[in-house]
Amino acid sequence: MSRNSRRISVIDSHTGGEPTRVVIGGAPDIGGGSIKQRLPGFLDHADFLRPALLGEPRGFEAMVGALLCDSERQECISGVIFFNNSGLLNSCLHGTIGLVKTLEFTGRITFGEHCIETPVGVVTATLNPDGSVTVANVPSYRYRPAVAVEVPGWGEVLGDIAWGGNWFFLVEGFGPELSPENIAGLSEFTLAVMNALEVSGITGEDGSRIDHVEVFGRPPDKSSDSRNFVMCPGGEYDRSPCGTGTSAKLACLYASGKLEAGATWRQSSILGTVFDGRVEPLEGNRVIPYVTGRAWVNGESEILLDPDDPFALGITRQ
Ligand code: PYC
Repeated sequence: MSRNSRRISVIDSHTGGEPTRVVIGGAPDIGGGSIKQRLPGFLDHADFLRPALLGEPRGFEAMVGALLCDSERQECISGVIFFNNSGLLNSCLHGTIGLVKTLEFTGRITFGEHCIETPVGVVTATLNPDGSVTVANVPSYRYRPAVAVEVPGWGEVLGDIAWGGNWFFLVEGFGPELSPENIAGLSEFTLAVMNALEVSGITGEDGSRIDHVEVFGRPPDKSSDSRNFVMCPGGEYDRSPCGTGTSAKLACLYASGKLEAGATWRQSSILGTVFDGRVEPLEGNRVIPYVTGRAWVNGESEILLDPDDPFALGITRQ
């Protein structure tokens, strides 16, 4: 190790199987302002954290990173910027649940409500006495129901477009059967759908790319109401039920009259891990989704970026 190595302090956790690596020290200065206003600063000064912390040889493709930031909003205990192998994420609720357990682990918070600023707004996370975390998400809604897209090799696929902090295309009744044995086929199908949406110019309400595709099917057992498979930008599936994806699903269920305000919807991931969800109605078909899940801190380390190490910034493939 060189004495010139840069040191980055991280805490790892997983939420229902999906990993989060929170950067708690050693990151470059990315400037001030709202968390949204700091995104260009992240891209200019801290983007190397993505391959360095999440890519091989230190990480792996499914890891989500979280840069812990101070927040200029008085009500917030912190701000956060989430990132993955392909770029910045608008939001990430499994990551928020992991962040809350990380803040508890470091002694910064204890039980109760904590506001956290994200690029898409403030979320309120409650660390419950039983160790679970409930996140009151940003307002979520179904934008367009039953949108048809022609997917090469699969034909016409119908799905709802919804916002849950990220843009989702929610599909039921198309593609391979939802079972862990079919993860390769489900990945192929959802990536084909994502690509077809882009090629067809089908976007979220603000013209944003729909960068998450979610397929639903029968629950694995009585511990949930439905099972999902969620493809994330960057080509990796979510090992958890995906908190923003569960929010989008709750908004669709509410919009179609299949979920009443306050009733619990239990969403299973492809691995069988479960998030509990419920909605509080706002005006129109908008809702505040509440998503409850569990995370476990499973690592605390100092990452060394040695200037002599050819893979200090990760292995990049041509
Ligand atoms: O839990 O919201 C989520 C999420 C987004 C991408 C990966 N996980």
